[in-house]
Amino acid sequence: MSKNLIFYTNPMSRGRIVRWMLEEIGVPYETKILEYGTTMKSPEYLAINPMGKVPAIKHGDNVITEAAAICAYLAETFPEAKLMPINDEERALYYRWLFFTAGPVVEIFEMSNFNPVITPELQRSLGCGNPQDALDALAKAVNTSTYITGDRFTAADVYIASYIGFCMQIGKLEKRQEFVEYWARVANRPARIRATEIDGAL
Ligand SMILES: N[C@@H](CCC(=O)N[C@@H](CS)C(=O)NCC(=O)O)C(=O)O
Repeated sequence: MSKNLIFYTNPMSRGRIVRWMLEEIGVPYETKILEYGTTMKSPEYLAINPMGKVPAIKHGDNVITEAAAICAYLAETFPEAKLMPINDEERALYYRWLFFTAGPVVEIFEMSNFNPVITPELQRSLGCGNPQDALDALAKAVNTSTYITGDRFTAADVYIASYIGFCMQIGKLEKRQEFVEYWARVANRPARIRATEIDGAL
């Protein structure tokens, strides 16, 4: 018997990344909407994610938090969706750029909220180093092949493209040709359109 899959989210959150991933996977799931500051911080939800943040999923008795980890978990748990890397070359690119985005790149977007002075000394200890170098590296990575691992779309693209698309939309990421073209290659996937419609309606 298949395990229950519960998705905890708010439509105005990184939960949109996971919604897209769930729609790509195409298995049934139940959505629980949590509100900022109230149900997200309730004892019931803190027992699931002690951070009181979304997204999270519960698959049977297993809880997974962190949008990138959820994408990777779902890809591996539902291999029939073919969103996992299938050989060493793909696997290397998949983990490398998935973690690069979840760490250094997200750090850049979050730091931009408070405009810190990033001195060369600070760059040595910051995971993103020089932010411009990190964004140049990401631009090159998404411009090397159709998708981040080559010619097959994977869960890493769901996560990386979600950040690129959203941050260009809100003006946190320069609309460089590499990013615009990568985003255009994935934005019209039926699962993404479905996910956007579902969260839009919510
Ligand atoms: N590192 C987490 C970040 C999750 C996160 O910060 N979620 C925000 C919404 S985008 C949230 O739930 N904020 C509510 C709060 O902190 O009270 C991930 O990547 O999933």
